[in-house]
Amino acid sequence: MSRLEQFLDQTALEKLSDLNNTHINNIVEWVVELCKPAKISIITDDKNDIAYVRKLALDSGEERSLTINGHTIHYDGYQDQARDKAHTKVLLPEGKQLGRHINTIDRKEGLNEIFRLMDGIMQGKEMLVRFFCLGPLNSRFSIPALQITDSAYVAHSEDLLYRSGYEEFRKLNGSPDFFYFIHSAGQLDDRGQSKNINQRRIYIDLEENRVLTINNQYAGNSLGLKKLALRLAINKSNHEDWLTEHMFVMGIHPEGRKRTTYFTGAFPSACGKTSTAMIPGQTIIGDDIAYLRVYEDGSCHAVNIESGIFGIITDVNSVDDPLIYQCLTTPRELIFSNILINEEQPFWLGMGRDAPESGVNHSGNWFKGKKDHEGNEIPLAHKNARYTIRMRELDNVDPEAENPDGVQIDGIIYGGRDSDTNVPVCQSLDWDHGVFLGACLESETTAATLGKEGVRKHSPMANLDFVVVPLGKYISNHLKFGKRLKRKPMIFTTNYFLKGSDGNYLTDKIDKKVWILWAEARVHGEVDAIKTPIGYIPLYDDLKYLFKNVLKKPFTEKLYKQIFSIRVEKLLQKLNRIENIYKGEDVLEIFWDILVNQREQLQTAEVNYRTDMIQPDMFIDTV
Ligand code: SPV
Ligand code: MN
Repeated sequence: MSRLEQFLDQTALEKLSDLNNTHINNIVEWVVELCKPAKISIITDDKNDIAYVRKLALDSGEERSLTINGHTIHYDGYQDQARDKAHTKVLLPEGKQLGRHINTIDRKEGLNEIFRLMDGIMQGKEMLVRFFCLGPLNSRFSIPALQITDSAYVAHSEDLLYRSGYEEFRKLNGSPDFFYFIHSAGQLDDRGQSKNINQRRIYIDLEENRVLTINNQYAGNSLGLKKLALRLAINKSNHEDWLTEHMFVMGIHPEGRKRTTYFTGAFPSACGKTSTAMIPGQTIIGDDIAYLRVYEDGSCHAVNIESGIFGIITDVNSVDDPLIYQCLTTPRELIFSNILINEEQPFWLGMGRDAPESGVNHSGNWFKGKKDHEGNEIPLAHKNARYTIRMRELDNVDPEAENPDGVQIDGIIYGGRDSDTNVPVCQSLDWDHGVFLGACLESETTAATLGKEGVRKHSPMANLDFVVVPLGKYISNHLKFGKRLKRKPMIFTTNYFLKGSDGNYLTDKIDKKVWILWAEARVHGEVDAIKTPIGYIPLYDDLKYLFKNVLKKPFTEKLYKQIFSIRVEKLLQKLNRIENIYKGEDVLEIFWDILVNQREQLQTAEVNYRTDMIQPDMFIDTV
């Protein structure tokens, strides 16, 4: 403790010494010496400590109160509205290789660069030290996580999104077995936003289980426990025997079913993951990140590593997402980010309410027609604007959400934003084929990452942005995981984004409820399906029944044939793209066997049926 005594007051020193962990002391001491904050506060699980952070976020101006009790608004810089993939890099030690899909920088070079940028970066600021737990408390899934930041907004957000973990750290008994994250928003401009955005860096140090992130505020870049911890956990799990996935966890409840059936679902950012987990009538455990393990009885269990939602607010309205809308319009502790505020009232894109023509948004003072430096019109709110809430406040939270053993998973969904290739729902032929379908996931880019939207990119398991082990190893790990499962979840793909030749979506947002209920019915062996080269697809009558009974709307056979046709040429083109992606990756041989077989099956079908749009009723095998 000796050198820390120079920096910390008595209470802070006691909070640290209570943990009896020299690794933590060394980290705090090192960060203080490097970043040179003006003040240091150690935050425990005590409610007064937590309240202190909440108040600091307001006092520092990082958040501002709104009319509804507990609601605040926070702005990230104009160029810091989404994840910065280009400046997020894995530090690569000499001699190690991760393959061409992962953004890396030589470890020594990266550390030298970022340490130089971190020198004195917290001058004049207060540094907060927080302790969290990824996953439920007292669980084999849990990983303690230490967050050091000079942003009260970051520390406050994490309070809504994660479980407090000071007590978990105490249980470590001095062990270094935890993740840690150092964040600094860097120098701020007069609106309180990171000024040196060109020196934004997010460096992932797998050797030390740590991430260093500077000159940013957007949660996907700044919050240690969100996507930064996801990357460290992917590394850890892929060197052990479990999975870390970009997945929701939800309970499905069709009418009349006595037991809850749990599914996980991986979707790229802004492709319907949260709104699937929040489908009315179902229960939510998590909406973004899950850890999966094989249990003693051979079943697959999953937990949500978070305890809150950092959700996209665009298009949340009382019709499409009634549960979230209700939550955003009633008193509770909630942080809005990057939306329009007018007279202390929040407005966002697609909220289903007339918006005013001026106010304050992510660009500062805003008026309709305002343009940015590049001459682009600034919308009233950013498309990737968000809300941050605690999960436990939702009425639809599943009773098992805090179970240290997680829940048993019977279905896994992979879904992408795909306008022209895949059917709305399909069940894989078996586990390995399901892993293959997950590995083949493609999606059109969205506002959740910086850069152009609508560009088709491969997105294996919706996790590519976060995979920090060679892609082949990551996929092989799923194949091996399945081998150890005695009770394998069924694997499905979904596609909510199929478009017609006029460019309009062919299905409604709410139709996803039918696809999910069909998948659940398959798990229970209640519906037959048609066997096609890409997997099992629904029979028309079963969907018609679900549309009528669940959504109270018709579903025509014409539409069914259009959306469930197997688009052979498109699928073959996709297979070629996938082959190129995995070429040179060290993936288990079975992966290539499935790819070759898939191609042959599609080619044969095209010849046999003499069309490259094979309608579902042309296939004869039902199972
Ligand atoms: C995502 O982009 O996948 C999110 C939000 O869940 S972020 O925190 O930016 O990662
Ligand atoms: Mn996400």
